[in-house]
Amino acid sequence: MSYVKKIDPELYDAILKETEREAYTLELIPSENIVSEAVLEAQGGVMTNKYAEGYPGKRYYGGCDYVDVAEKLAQERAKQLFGCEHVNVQPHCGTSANLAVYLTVLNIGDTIMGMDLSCGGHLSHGHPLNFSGKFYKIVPYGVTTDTETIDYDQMRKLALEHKPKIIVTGASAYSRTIDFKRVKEIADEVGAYHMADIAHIAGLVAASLHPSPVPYADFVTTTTHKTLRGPRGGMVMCKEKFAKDLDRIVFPGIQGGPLMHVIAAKAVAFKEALGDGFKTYQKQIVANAQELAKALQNEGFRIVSGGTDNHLMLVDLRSKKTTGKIGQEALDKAGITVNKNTIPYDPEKPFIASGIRVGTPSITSRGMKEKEMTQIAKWINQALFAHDNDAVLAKIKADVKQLCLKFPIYGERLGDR
Ligand code: DSN
Repeated sequence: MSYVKKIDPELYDAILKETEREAYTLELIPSENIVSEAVLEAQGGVMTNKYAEGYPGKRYYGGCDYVDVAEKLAQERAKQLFGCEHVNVQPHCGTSANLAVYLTVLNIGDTIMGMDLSCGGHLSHGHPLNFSGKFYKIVPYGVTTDTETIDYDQMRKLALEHKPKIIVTGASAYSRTIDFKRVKEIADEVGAYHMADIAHIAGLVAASLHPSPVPYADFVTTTTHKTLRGPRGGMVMCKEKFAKDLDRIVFPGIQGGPLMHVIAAKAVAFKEALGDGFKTYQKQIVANAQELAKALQNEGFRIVSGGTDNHLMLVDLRSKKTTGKIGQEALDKAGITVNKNTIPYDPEKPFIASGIRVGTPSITSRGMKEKEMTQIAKWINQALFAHDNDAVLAKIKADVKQLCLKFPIYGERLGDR
């Protein structure tokens, strides 16, 4: 960072502190991860200089030969990774990817059926404060009150009643396997499109640890930075018959110049995901999540739906007589980063929430395994018990740092301070 240090000391200081925060704390937010040095290099490279409106071979700017190589590599690798017919790697984020799909097949005012945010869905699947809830009619489906798993019978009943134009699957806070085949059957029954947003589980899908929606969905959207462990960005996969319309919506419909440095970094991440170690990594994410859920249960916590099949879990804090907000703040002081989250049918408002959302992609990237999960569960319990005792929280933070030092992220970079 020698140039940033010289030109902009204030920013340098912030980057250094963020580097230290990431290195010395436990990142348990399930939508975050740690990219490789190769991804960082590609994203920090010269392709950020290039305008490339259009698509490889059909750009509106000269000089696109090498960014074309980057985008074609990203496209080919994404297709190989997910087995899709067509892919657009230009969306800047997951919400842009979802917007692109809606604009490709829906008219304003059409009905979208998506998972309720309070049951684990995402804002862009139909929240009233999001464009999706403002431009379209939303019919939310949810989870059952007893199993806390997706209520496919309710989904079918609602679909028959409201005849949505699209059914959206995928979630931000759902720890169980999603039955994409069953949703396709419901969508076919009512003549709806099916869009699967696999942002959270993309890495698991790529590693065949979660059933792929590709055979059962007209569109599959994802972000590239969660379990997939690439740069922050989005992507849409679809059947060939939608390719032209989708591409026209992404550009010139909703975006201008694609972020070619990010697309280059996507290409690198997809190559890494096609490599030998990726499946082992994804398996360890799931093994760690299951171990952490068990260890938290042993500490007296209730895990929503009783456990996890993927990389995350929702922890109900009511048995500990505390809230998500208090829990998140206490854990922050203890060097453990989570986010407060509502649990299904939560009596608390989202800003307070009764739960926390916890996931293992980041700590697994650092090399942590089952043994560390038991210790982390103990610290979470201790921190929540002592949520108003700064001395105890500081002691946990010091212990967390010692553990983190054994699992360095970018060790050599911190070393050059
Ligand atoms: N905001 C993301 C998450 O944290 O799950 C979803 O896009």
